Amino acid sequence: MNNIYSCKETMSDAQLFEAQFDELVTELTKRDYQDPVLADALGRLREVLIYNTPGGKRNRGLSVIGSLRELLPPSQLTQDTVQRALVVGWCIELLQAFFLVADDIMDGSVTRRGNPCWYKKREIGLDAINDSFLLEGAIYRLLRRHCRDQPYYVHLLELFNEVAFQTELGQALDLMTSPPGNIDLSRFTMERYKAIVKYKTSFYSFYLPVAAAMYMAGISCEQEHSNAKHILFEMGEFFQIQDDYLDCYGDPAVTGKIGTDIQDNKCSWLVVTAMGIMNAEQKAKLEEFYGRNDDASVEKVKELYQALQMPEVYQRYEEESYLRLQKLIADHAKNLPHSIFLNFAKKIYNRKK
Ligand code: GPP
Ligand code: MG
Ligand code: MG
Ligand code: MG
Repeated sequence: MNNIYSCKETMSDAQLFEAQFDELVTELTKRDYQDPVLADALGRLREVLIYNTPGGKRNRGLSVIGSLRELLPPSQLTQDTVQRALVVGWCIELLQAFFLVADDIMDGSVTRRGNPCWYKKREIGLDAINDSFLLEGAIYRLLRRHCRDQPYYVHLLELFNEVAFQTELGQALDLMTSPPGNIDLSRFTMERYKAIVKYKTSFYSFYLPVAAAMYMAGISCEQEHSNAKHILFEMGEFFQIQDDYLDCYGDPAVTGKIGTDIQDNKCSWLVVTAMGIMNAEQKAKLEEFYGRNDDASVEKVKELYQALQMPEVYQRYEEESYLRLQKLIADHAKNLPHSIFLNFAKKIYNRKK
């Protein structure tokens, strides 16, 4: 029979990952809770999962299996091990979905992955807050079902818990540094920027997938994890700087989202870097127009960025960061296969979305 199971052997990891999603949705919505009084809630969970989980770039989710393949010899990569790595990958995509549903409410965003943000859909609104909790809950149900008997189960639980908390602290810093209607450019320092980004992005987007694969491969030594963090934080910082750049200069038809950083008064890499190279007159203009929710003000800020040649400044930064990263990998990967980091880097440098 020519179903997905009989041709699993010839499928790529990306195809296997894709094919697993429907199965996980069924598992989460049909297998665990069968109490008929919950039918409506489980129907809602299904809708939330399908709207918010697929449709992204999947870099985070796929790098669990990608990293595990570099860490274990093929003889140890049984079909079960591969399937579990894919499930853990989906858990990271679920964590991302949980954060994004909530982040879009906090940032007042309009679109995500080319569709209306979940909370913007008719009849959803702030009920989306509970939906974000459902997405978070789904992570731990899947980990329990698929990894409970594995020696690394507690490591994974602690990792997901810790990383979620670190991200929430980062989001707190992000929000506190951008109070609506309270413009104070002195808050926007590079030091503050780096702290926000390390916590709100690097832990969950970069350290989490590689650390999960390391635990699955039996690597739990503090030193090895610290080496990996060293490299992955640089990648995370670069990735968020790109995200900030694309917020202003990306094509919404490609990124799937419309930028809001200028009107949201965000401590973005663009504003922090621009402040370092602008004159007093330009600073006064920035003070006047940044963080205001009207198109004319946003346009004024964009003109300022243009006068400062921010796209060129960004290009230079990207090249320098790439070289710095290669050096960090050479110096800090130590016993870990360099390919884990190089593969990840390949996916993010020069991205358009
Ligand atoms: C990216 O910030 C950071 C997150 C999505 C983490 C959110 C964390 C929570 C605890 C909710 P961003 O707002 O720049 O992302 P985007 O540009 O995709 O909206
Ligand atoms: Mg945000
Ligand atoms: Mg956002
Ligand atoms: Mg952004």
